[in-house]
Amino acid sequence: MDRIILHVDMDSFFAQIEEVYNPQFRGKPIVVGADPKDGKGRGVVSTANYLAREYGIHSAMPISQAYRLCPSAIFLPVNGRLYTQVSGRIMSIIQKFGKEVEQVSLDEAYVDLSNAGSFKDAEEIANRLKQEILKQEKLQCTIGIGPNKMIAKIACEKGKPNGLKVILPDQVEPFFNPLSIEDIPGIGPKTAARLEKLARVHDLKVQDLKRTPKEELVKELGVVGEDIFDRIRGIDETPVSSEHVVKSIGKEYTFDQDTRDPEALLSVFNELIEDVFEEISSQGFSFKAVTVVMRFSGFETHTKSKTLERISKDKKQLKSEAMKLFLKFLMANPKPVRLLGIRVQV
Ligand code: TTP
Ligand code: MG
Repeated sequence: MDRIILHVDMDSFFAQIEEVYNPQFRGKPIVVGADPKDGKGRGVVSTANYLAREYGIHSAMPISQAYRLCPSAIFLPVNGRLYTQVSGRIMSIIQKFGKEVEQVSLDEAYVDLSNAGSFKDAEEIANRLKQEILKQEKLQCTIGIGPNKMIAKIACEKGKPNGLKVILPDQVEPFFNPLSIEDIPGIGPKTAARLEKLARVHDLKVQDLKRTPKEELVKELGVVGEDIFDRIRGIDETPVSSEHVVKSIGKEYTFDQDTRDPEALLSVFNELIEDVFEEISSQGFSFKAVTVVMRFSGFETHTKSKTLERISKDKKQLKSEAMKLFLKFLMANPKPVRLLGIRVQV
């Protein structure tokens, strides 16, 4: 029997919340993220509303660049506490629409609607879910529906903003063929570049990559190649599971000036540990992996992670694991540090 999977993702989440709570900003480009400091700010954009995106502004772009693209935009700081509260209420609404719900981030979840009976019925349910979120929170979202999680997610991406896009099983192949390979979850710019070289095609589409035999993909990319072979054919059997919830809590800091000053680095490191630990403990979570993110001069960004043997609630352990990763970074890279971030998987 075909599965029916729904993927819901809020539109420009942080920025949309700001519009709801500050109606005076509606109809204007909004950028949520670091302080632009008249173009001298050094952090990044968390997100921008769709009006600001028309200027080319997007998540993870340096805030100074966003400022240059649209100096008259409304620039707002990240109000994490508010967004977490809104997210919690949205997730409770989604829970009412299906037995198996998997939250994947603050603004994104999968629902298994296989027992809805038909894609038509699932579409009806999706419409009601959209209306309910709009009624209760005044927020728009986009929903994708398909025979598995990956197809539902891509449908959602393609349906944005404020859309509802259904891909029936017999539409999967024609829907997938013209997609760019970077539309397939798990294929980022680096993998895409390797695949383009391998296939000797520029601007590689799914239908082009289908001509590359499985053995070649595996030779180039190992097990990932095997996965990609299936994915471009629309195959994804991972179940929707409420137990799969991967949530991470993290904080980052951009230095006013790139630095190797041990005192500055250490004091930011300690502060980030305090902030992250406070958030973990206030929500009653344990953590099972620690990640350190470092950006060096020139915007070169790297992450290192450590999965613990046992889940932990211990602040000392958080600090010592993070410190080991932090020191490895500092020893491996002599460049001044621009940004330091610490994240845990809970
Ligand atoms: P996304 O769902 O990726 O983005 P979005 O909701 O802003 O926009 P859309 O889904 O319509 O494309 O991420 C959800 C929130 O997570 C986003 O509002 C802000 C935050 N976020 C960051 O802080 N940094 C990032 O690099 C990204 C991608 C998201
Ligand atoms: Mg979103």
